[in-house]
Amino acid sequence: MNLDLFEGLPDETENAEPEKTSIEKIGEQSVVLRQFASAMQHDLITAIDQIAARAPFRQMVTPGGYRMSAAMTNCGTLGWVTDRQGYRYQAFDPLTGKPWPAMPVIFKTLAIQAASLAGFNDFQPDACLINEYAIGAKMSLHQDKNEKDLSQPVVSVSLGMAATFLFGGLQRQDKSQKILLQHGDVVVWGGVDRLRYHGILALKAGCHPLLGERRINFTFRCAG
Ligand code: MD3
Ligand code: FE
Repeated sequence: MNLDLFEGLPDETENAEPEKTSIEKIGEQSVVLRQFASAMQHDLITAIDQIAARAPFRQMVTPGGYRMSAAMTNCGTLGWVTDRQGYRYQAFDPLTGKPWPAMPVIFKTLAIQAASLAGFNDFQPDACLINEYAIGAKMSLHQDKNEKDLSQPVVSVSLGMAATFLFGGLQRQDKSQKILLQHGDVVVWGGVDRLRYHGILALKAGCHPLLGERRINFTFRCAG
């Protein structure tokens, strides 16, 4: 299905050849909205730079003592953190002791629109976890279950270098499908797919024209 979502946008120079969004169903209640974030790529990157200036990307430590290969920060009322004490959401950045930067309006608007296109109509995210992958960084197969309201979906936005996303089942040993996530792709996972195992394969060498040798993924959640 193709949606001409960008038709009639006023700025003809910036949107001379807008990417068309297409919707791909990848699970019972999960969809990839290809290129849904492309039209706002510059504003999204500016916002991420502003967030990272106040709450820097850092590699956190798992309860088991391993340093994660992806660097992370957060915006919103609550941020996801891990250390030797465990995984949790908290209102304060452990690095600075200050509240996480507010969730930018363009972030929230994008997340709500994407959720609604996927059939989740009252999404009000309070947390946004931002992951930064350098070449070789990965995220092992895991479930996201630290959020209080698991009836609400997760919305994810990918920018920069492409990565292979692993989409597994409800049990770790279930077979997983590989999905290439590219700059501008937005994914919505909810309902019966909300607790499916997932991960990211090690980022292959390369370079993105806007973000360099990096991939950035940010995910919106109802955590509190
Ligand atoms: C499927 N991030 O931050 S986004 C994470 O690309 C995370 O950085 C990956 O997994 C990344 O927790 C993948 C995709 C994602 C996020 C949450 C999900 C897929 C999900 C929750 C349930 C099912
Ligand atoms: Fe996850």
